[in-house]
Amino acid sequence: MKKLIKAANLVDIAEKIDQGKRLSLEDGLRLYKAPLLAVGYLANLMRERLHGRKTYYVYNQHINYSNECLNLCKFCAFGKPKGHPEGFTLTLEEIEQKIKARLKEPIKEIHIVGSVHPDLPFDYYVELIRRVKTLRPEAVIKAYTATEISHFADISGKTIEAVLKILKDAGLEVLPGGGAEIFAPRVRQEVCPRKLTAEKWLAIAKTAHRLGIKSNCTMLYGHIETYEERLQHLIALREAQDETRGFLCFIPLSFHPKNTKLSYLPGPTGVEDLKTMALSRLMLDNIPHIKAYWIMLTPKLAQVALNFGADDIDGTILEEKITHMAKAESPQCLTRTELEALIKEAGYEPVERDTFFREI
Ligand code: V47
Repeated sequence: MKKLIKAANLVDIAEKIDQGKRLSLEDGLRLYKAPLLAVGYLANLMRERLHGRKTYYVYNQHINYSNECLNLCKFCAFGKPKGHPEGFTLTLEEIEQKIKARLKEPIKEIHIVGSVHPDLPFDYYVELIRRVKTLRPEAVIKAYTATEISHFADISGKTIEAVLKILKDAGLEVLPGGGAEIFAPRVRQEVCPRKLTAEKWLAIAKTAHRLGIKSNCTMLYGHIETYEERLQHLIALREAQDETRGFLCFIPLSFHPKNTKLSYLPGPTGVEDLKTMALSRLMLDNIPHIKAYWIMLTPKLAQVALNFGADDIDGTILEEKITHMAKAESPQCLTRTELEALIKEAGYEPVERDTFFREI
């Protein structure tokens, strides 16, 4: 491997990683252009230093309460305008039914996300959390991205802090990482002009952290952004984490173009996916976990990504809509046995976790 690092002209970067020094944007650009296996090797060094051979997964359930959306971002096949034949909004009773239908399973996390809905009142969102937490008190409720939190503040006339406190009292414990997309204003203006700004996304995450609500963070890559814009995004997350230490996990989200307004784009290749995974591990030296989200990567590539910096593979899931409406080729569900087999075959030790990465 030393030969490979030398041939790739990465000796100085390898030394930085070895000494626990922070990588710069320029280092990141050099790594993006370097051979895949050299970058993967360096990311794996850091991954193993942090987590050894452990690879985490969670027994979870996804609930998408609605896809009727005011934002209609160009990269999204899930959001639909109100009245669209594929649009849906679940009643609170329908959501309770989905939870009740799986009460016999040892679910440890409920992941709840939806849309920027045209007319649901704030009470709906609070009551949703309360009812799910009542039915599933032992599971961690990970709900509502910063985009939704921003919308709740708008419709309720409350501050972000007040909205988060009310939801926390109702049972919300962690925010999922969605809505970050790419922070660069140029990209946001083009692909999601109605979405909250990068500054607001970061401010909501930091407010949540200060209130004792942890969160995840993401980056949607492989559409119109440059490598530099990806690296700037990662550095912005790293700086926010320096301030609050509230991010649990980073998830690079591989763009699926089908059924979106960007369907003319090819989407990322396997090499792009693996390099972005490795770069995420190497740049985000202060975020503990990096997730290979098998729904977007496919189980096969997620398995390989465990050797490229990822230490988590998400969960069992069962019903996923955001990626499947963009024609994802992955299945809707993996059993615990299937997840464990994927992890073991990649040479790692499967560890079941909850949302806070507490081992079960
Ligand atoms: O914010 C939308 C992305 C996100 C597409 O926190 C797309 O544990 C690819 O954030 N192709 C929602 N990506 C999903 C998300 C998430 C998923 C799993 C776990 C966690 C977590 C968070 O999905 C959106 C957007 O960035 N997205 N459309 C698409 N066509």
